[in-house]
Amino acid sequence: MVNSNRLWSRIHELSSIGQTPDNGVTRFSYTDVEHEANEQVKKYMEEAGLEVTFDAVGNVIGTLPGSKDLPAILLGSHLDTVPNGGKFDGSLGVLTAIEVVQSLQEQNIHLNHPVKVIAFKDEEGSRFGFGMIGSLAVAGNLQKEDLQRKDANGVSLHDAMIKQGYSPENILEARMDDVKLYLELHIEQGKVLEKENVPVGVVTGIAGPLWLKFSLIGQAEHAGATPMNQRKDPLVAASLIISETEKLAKKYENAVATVGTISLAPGGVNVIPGSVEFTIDIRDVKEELRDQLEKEIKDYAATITAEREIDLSIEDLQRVAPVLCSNEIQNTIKESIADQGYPVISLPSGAGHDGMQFKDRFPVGMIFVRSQHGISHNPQEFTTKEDAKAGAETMLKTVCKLDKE
Ligand code: HGY
Ligand code: MN
Ligand code: MN
Ligand code: MN
Repeated sequence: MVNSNRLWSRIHELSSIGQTPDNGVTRFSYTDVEHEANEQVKKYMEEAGLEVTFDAVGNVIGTLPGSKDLPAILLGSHLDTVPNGGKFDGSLGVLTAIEVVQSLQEQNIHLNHPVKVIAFKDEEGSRFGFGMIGSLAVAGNLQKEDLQRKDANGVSLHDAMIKQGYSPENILEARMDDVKLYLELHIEQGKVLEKENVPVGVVTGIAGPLWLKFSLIGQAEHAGATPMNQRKDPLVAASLIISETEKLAKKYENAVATVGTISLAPGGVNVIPGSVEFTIDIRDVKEELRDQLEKEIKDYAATITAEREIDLSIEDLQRVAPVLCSNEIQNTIKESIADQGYPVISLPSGAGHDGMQFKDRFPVGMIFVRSQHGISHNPQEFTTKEDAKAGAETMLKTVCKLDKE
């Protein structure tokens, strides 16, 4: 059994770090706010009997030795958030993993395998334009050139790491090899479990996010003196590309495409914009369909900008392959859910998660917990205490079953 009162109070204590005026959370990676959250989680980990270390990129790692010399079971999620995000995205997974270990300790249940609870750095990609930085490093795939990616203030990932006391020159030391599997609990961020009226579900696969940055250069000119047929207005071209993106994505069964950021310059009421930048996030559980949608959007953008004599450049910000979850772990989670008397619901994840980085490294499994109205990346993100308890019980049972040699 888990201690759901402890889990619930930790969720609210942690979410007060980086709290926004409308009761959301903003916690970007490699900031003092996130450092404060790291220290709070370190305290929880120590209370759970975990030995806490920080790796070269700042992942917070709590280790519990196993009774046998076996590969580790990794449990984790992330502590960083999107701007004005919710209390549960990422945090619930980290706190649940700690709760599972603490409950096992308190009930004198000693696992064969060592357990490592990890709070991954920068899963969201809200600061440097690409995410899953901590899990990329644990997979051994964070590249030196990635360290030069800059935030909106021109601070590089490398310098941000140094400022927080980490050692980016040793990123390859963060790689983990002696691992049996990775298991993450996360809020669903969708409406399936709510519709099925079930608190927990098994994740079958994770859609792969592709992030592109479109830069359009036209001609800044006088809004009053420039006739409509003599303009090179990049914002109008961008608006055509953005609305066509929605039309194209709607033709697919599961694909999604989102413009989440846009900026223009110089920005004057009476100035035709000179340049526009926006990002498109494209996803599908099938990589070939995602890539087909990507091509259709890029072809349309090329046509529109050529017609309007606008310069177009498109930059790959991040391209993560979709991942299928391990059948063995899925079946074990199903057993754990059925043991509690709930119907077993399997569902894909539209959201990306750290486990994607372990696709070719070790088996990955995910437990989803119901999101109220499916709302996430929003201060109204909510999961009930009962559902959080059901999730933690499911993770605890699953870990004990997977621990069998
Ligand atoms: O973008 C995502 O899917 C996740 O929230 N990082
Ligand atoms: Mn998340
Ligand atoms: Mn998220
Ligand atoms: Mn995640």
